[in-house]
Amino acid sequence: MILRKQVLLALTSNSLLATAADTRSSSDSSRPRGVGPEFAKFYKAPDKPFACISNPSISIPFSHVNDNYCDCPDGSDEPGTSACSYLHHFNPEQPRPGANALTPKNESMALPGFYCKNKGHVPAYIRFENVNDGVCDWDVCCDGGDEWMGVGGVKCEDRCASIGKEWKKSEAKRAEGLGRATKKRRELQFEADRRRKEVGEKIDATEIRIEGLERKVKEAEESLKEVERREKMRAVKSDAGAKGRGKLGVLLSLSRDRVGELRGALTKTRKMRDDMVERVAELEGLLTALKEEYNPNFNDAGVKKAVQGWEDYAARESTDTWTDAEDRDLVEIAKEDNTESGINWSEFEAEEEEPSDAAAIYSLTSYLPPPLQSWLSGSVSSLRQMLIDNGILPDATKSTNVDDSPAVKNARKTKDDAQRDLTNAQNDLKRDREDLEKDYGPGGIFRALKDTCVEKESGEYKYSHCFMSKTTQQPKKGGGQTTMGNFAGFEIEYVDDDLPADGKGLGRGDRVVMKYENGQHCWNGPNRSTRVVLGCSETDEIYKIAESEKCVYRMEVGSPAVCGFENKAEEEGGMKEEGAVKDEL
Ligand code: MAN
Repeated sequence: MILRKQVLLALTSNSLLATAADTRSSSDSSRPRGVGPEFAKFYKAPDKPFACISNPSISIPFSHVNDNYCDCPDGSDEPGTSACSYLHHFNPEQPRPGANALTPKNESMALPGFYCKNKGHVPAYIRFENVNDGVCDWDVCCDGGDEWMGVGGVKCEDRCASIGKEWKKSEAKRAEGLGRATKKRRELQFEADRRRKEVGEKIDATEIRIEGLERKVKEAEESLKEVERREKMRAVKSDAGAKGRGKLGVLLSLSRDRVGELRGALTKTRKMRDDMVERVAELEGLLTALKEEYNPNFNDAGVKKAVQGWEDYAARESTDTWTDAEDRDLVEIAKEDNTESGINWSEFEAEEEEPSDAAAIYSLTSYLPPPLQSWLSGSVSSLRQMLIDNGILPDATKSTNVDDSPAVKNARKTKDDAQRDLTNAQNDLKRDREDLEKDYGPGGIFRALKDTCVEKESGEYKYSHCFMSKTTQQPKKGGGQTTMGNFAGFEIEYVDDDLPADGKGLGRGDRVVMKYENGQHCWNGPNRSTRVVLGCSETDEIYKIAESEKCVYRMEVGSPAVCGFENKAEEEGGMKEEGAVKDEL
């Protein structure tokens, strides 16, 4: 009842009475006035009662459709009048995510609006409150069909031919632009993929390099230790030398002299032995001759005694046999030192103490059970001190400083260089691995635009947006640059904007957002931050900048990188893909 009263009021004010003849538009009898082709199926049987679209349990005689009286709670019985427009509570400030051109502005309404056929141009829905309001809305209804009642004597001629022609021209331009933008997007994607691959290849190469560098560092460390050890021992030796060569040195020298003397004596004795052997052999020969040649008939007692003595001597076998091997040994022993067979004194003099022995003496007590350790430590310390005093052990407490030795310096430099190269390679690897994990937007396409900057002057400032880096503002009059945020990540935002005629805007649909946070602090406010909302465009450009709250900015930016991000029919104008709009031409 309430519905009927309100509509009656409207009718009185309009001084018009809708008749059953108004149910259908004059030019097309296939569906009632204001019904779009998508909803034609609900209005197909004029001989049967009409069931409200969203509330099919409520039905009315078909003659009540478009009778300028609102019967259905969803307004579906008045597709061609404004009778149900009071149901329309559209709040443009709060567009619903996922809404599209066919979504009624109010959930309770079944139809998106009055359908303008716009022959010669593109069909469109106009809001019900604009139907028969006495104003020609050619921008939506170029055929003037929304003012079919002629309220207040208004007559809206059909302008679709000229508007359609202009639109087609701009549409062709737009399509060309879209073609170019799509091509650019493909190029950007190609470049982004190439850069990603490059990072992957770099990671592989760095991993191999790191393996090599790790080996190099290890080798250089070992080499440094070895050189330091050698240099330390050399320092101890020369220290010992400086102190008069120490006991070991003295012992070594004494041994050398003594061995020399013994060798001399041995050689001399051996020669004397050989001479004596020769002389004995000669004497034995003489005596053998005497024994064989003497005349036993001469009773020469002296000769007989000598022969008897010789026979006794020859009968006695010598127990002291001198073997050939022993003789060869004697020859070897008698050879001069520093030859192949003799003692190589110079080798002993040059040879260093094995550090492991020294280390073992230092840590001798650690090999013992704890109770023995303290008992022994005193004795070991004095032994150690004695060895140190004599230069046999390096003084660990004094730490022999070999840092300045050229050999140590060299080895340390090699090690440091290798370590530095390794650290650099490890940092590169870490950075590249993190880079591969990083979000570079849909399809990773913004890898190709990273650090590309676009600028625009607006009001007192020149603004800049550097993709995935930061946003800035700089006073045109001069002064420093202020960071309005550093890149923090991506988001998707539903945008419900009408596109401006030049297409430089966001339009309608889900849009990619780049968030920039933690910019320069704002006096008496937050750290500056910017939301950069992206729309498809042939070139990278800033459309507009707004400071919605103090130091909270919103930039609308066009870029080919987001073209085709959302190719849905509800996208409006701008760079939407071909065929997105149905044309009833
Ligand atoms: C500067 C600019 C402005 C901002 C004020 C806040 O002038 O960053 O955008 O509103 O500081 O003090």
